[in-house]
Amino acid sequence: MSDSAPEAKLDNLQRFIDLVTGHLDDQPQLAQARAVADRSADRLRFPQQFTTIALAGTTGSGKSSMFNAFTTIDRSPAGILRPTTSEPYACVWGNLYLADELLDWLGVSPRRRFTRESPLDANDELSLRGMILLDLPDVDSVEPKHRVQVDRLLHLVDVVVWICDPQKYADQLVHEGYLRQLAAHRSGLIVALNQTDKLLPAHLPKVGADLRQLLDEGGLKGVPLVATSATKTVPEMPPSKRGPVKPKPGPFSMEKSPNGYVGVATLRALLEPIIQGQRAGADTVERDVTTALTEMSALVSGPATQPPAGPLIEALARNDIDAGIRNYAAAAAKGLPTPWADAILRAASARREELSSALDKAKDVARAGRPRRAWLPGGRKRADARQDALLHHEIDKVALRYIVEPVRRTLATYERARAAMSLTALWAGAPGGPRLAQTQSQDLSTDGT
Ligand SMILES: Nc1nc2c(ncn2[C@@H]2O[C@H](COP(=O)(O)OP(=O)(O)OP(=O)(O)O)[C@@H](O)[C@H]2O)c(=O)[nH]1
Ligand SMILES: [Mg+2]
Repeated sequence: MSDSAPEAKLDNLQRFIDLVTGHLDDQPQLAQARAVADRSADRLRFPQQFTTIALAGTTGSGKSSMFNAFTTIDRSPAGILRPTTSEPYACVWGNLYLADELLDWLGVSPRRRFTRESPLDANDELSLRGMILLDLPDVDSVEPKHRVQVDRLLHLVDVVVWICDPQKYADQLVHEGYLRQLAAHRSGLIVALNQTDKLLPAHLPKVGADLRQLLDEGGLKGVPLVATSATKTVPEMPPSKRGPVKPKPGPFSMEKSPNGYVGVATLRALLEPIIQGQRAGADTVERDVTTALTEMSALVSGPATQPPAGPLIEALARNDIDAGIRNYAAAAAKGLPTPWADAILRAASARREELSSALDKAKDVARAGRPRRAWLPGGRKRADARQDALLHHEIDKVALRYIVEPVRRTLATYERARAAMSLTALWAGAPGGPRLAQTQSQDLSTDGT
């Protein structure tokens, strides 16, 4: 797949949207596709060396604590009063100045932007260069504006690290409202079961397995699950008469990172290849646009054919205008997806109000052209035939102008939209981000330290 694939797909999506706008405006998926096209065009404009990663989740799960564990500078206040974070915070591993426009677009206030570049780090943080880590407000807030802000941001970032806690990890809002949808659109999704220090070590595998099952059942099989603790506490195994009990190794074993946090090293190990690939933005765009194109493809099917105008002209001659329009539009929409039936009927009826007088005029013209010498032998018959032909001709002109031509234009648009979509079908089977998909399916749920 060429590097221009996201741009080319986006062009196609944009072309399709432009074509069908004005015809299928009442289709909700069209508004969504337009939003995808707009944000994708924006994302491709910003420097691709940056990967935007959001820490998201319910209130009190430990997003800000995780942000501080990553940044090792307590920039985002973590707290006991809920909700604590009311606006997003961002930390940039790299040049803050270069990330400015991207952060403006994300809506992070300048007062809440920091950089994680210090001569003290030497090369320790080099592997995360390009990461923009965002601490978001909660998704289950009593503050509706938090949710609006988070929903907007989750559509814009490249990777989401979803922070759960042992109390609320099974929350339906989280699984149905967020995780399933994020998995389909983002180039990276990682779930962290945080506050694992609050669990008895013996309980951790059970809670972890339960959450894994919920994720798998929700179609998130490849999404990594990491056990974390955003405080430096690691639970001790309870004392036993037979001596110290060693925790069993397993996918949720409680190994410490060098800096004391559990699971942070694993999260880093998952994020590093995504960040270093410098393609997360483009991959997210490609996924988003591919999904939108797939949804849009339901709006076109087989080829369109313009029906013969004969029955329409006959109906108009009988003054059966509405039935004539309806039947003609239905014949034109045959075999096309339902939304086009409405669009075609609208096109066919757009000049309905002008039709009665146009038909009256047509009849007058036909009458005026009636041959005078009807008294000659066989003359009446010939005059009637000529009169019919004239009337037919005049009504044909009215039908063409007021009904057939607007329908033809709509069918031509449909055909152009179909052609744009058939180009897209050439890319079928090449959805965005194969490299990241591989990263996601790695089982790194034990700490990599
Ligand atoms: N024991 C323990 N406490 C934690 C952990 N992570 C966070 N906490 C505590 O949980 C409380 C909430 O943490 P925050 O980091 O503020 O949570 P948040 O997700 O940012 O909350 P909101 O900003 O309200 O959405 C704080 O008192 C933290 O010290 C953890 O891993 N273990
Ligand atoms: Mg917070």
